[in-house]
Amino acid sequence: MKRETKLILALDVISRERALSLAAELCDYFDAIKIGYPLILTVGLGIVKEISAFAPVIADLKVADIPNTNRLICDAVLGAGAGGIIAQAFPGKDSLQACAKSAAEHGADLFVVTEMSHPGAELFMAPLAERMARLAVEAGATGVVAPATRPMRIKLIRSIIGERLIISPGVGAQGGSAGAALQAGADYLIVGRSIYEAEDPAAAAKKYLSLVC
Ligand code: OMP
Repeated sequence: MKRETKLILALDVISRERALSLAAELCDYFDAIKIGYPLILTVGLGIVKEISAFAPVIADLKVADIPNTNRLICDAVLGAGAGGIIAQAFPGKDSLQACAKSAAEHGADLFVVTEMSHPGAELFMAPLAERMARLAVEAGATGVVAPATRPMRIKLIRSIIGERLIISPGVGAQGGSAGAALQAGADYLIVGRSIYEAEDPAAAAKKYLSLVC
């Protein structure tokens, strides 16, 4: 993934036309476009290739199953053209290794969730986030997903994963600050609603770009 704008668009819309028109309008402001269950389940797996025409696609399927099922999921979406995939660490090492193997076979990036950005993640995920970050390193992941809503946690995760990438959701609609997340060590910001729900999405994207660059 290139690192020019340091922004990843979270395209959680559920209409093919809207997704494609937003991708066309906004692709210059983003290094990648992240799509997941809302869009893929609504309009079909073919959307991966269509969005890839505008920017590299990260498939946010938060893969979290036994190794064989993880492999099948990753193979399906990476085979459909995604350049990266997001997986959960909590199912364990063997499950994550299955994702890493599929990603390597497809020349794709693997991002592992350490601790999610919403308040509920403090219950089970936050106490285990450091171990999940270590597992991501052991599995050979490209990077991790860490919360912009808790910049101190980004700093902690950075101390564990070294040079690997941190992609960070939670700015804008979830209350996180772009500047604080970047200062804490995030390499990319993932931004969704505060751009695609804005009256003028391109203007909103430009605003983020000015914060990042
Ligand atoms: P907005 O809150 O609309 O900016 O979107 C954030 C995007 O990041 C959504 O697609 C979420 O599913 C995703 N996300 C989180 O918000 N928190 C996380 O901890 C992890 C993710 C993710 O893996 O992308």
